[in-house]
Amino acid sequence: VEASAVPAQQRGPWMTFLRSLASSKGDLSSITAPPFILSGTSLVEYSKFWAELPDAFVAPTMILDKEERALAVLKWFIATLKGQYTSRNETLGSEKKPLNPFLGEVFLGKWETETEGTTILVSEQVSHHPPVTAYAIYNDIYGIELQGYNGQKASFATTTLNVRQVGHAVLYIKKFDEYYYITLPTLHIEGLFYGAPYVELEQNTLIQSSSGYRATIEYSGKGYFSGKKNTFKAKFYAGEESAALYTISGQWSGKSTIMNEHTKKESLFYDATEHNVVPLIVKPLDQQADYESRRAWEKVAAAVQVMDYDTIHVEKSKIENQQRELRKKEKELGIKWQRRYFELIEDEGPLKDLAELAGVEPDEKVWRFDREAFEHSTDSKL
Ligand code: CLR
Repeated sequence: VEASAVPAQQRGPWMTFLRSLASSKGDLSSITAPPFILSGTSLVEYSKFWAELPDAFVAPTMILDKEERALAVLKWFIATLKGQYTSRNETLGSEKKPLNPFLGEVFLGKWETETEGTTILVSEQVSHHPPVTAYAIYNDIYGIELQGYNGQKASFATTTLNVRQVGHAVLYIKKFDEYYYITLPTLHIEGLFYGAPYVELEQNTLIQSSSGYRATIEYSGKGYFSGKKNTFKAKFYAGEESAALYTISGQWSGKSTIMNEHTKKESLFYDATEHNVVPLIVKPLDQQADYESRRAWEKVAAAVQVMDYDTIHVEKSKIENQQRELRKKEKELGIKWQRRYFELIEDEGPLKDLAELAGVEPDEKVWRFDREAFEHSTDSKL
C-alpha cells in the first residue's frame, strides 16, 4: 500500500467523499469535501492564469509577420498551461477543491509591469447552475484582448475524475484586426485515492486564427509520448494545407522544441522553468465591494487555512442562504439577475466563422464583455 497524503482523522471522510464523487452527476460544485483538500480560492480567480506572463501575452502584437505572430500566440498559450494546471500543486502541495463562486461574484485585478504597462483582468461568475465563469483580459497599450468563458462537466471512473471543459477563449489583436479562437482541453484528476490529486491534460486544443494559421495541440500524461509528465505535441498549419509547417513538442511545464518540417531544423521553443509569473495586483479587502471574491469569501478562506470545518460550514452557509434569498426575491418580483459586466448574445460575428473554420460546433450564444458597463462602474478603479 502506498503512503496516503490524507490526514489520519480525515481518512473516513475522504473515502466517503470519493464515493460521493462516483455517484455525483457531473456537477462538482455540489460535493462537500474534507477540509484538507479545500482551498480558500474561488474558481472565479482562475481566469488570471491566462495572463500571469504579461510579456508573453502582448508579444504577438509586436510581430509583423503573420506566421511568426501566430507562432507567438501558440507560445503564449503553451506558457499559460503551467499556471493553469500545476500552480496549486506548487503552492498548496496538491490540486485542491476551489470555492464554488456565487452568481455575480467578481474577481478584479491588474498587472503592472515596466515594459507592458497595465493589463486588466475582469472575471465574473455569470451562471451558478451550471457554473460558468466569464472573463476579459486586456492591455490597451499593446492593443490586445482576451475574452472567454468556461464551465466544467465532470464524470467519475474508478479512481479518476474526468473533467470536460465547456466554452472557449478568443484573443483579439487590434493592430492586425486578427482573432484567435481557442478551445479548451479535457482533463482528468489523478492521485485521488492517495489524497494527492493532480491534473493531467488529455485530448487537444485548437487555435484557429482569422489569418488562416491553425495549431492543434495534443496532450498526454506520463508515458504516452514519452516517460515524462505534462507532454504535448503541436502541429502548426497554414490555411487548409494538410502538411504541417512546424511540429512543436515537449513538456508544457518544462522545455519544448520546435521543428521546421521543411528544413528539419530543431530549436528550443519554450522553457517554462525560465519564466516567473507576475503577481496580479488586487485591491485591499477593505476597498473591495462585498461581491468581490476575496472579500466575500474572507471568513471561509481564513477557516480553510486552519482547517476549522465548523466555521467553514457556518460561513459558507451564510453565503448560500443569502444567494437563496436573492433568487427567491427575484422569483417573487419576476425579474432576472443582471450580470454585471458580461452579456449572453447570439454569436453572429467573426467568431462563428472562426469556429466553423476550426471545425468546431459554434456555441449558439456566447458571453461577451461589456466594457462600457465595466468602465462606468466604480469597480474599474483598480
Ligand atoms: C478552471 C478554468 C481554468 C483551468 C482549470 C484548472 C484546474 C481545474 C479548473 C479549471 C476547474 C475545477 C477543477 C480544477 C482542477 C480540480 C478542480 C477541475 C478547468 C475540481 C473541481 C476539484 C475536484 C476535487 C478534487 C481535487 C478533490 O482556466
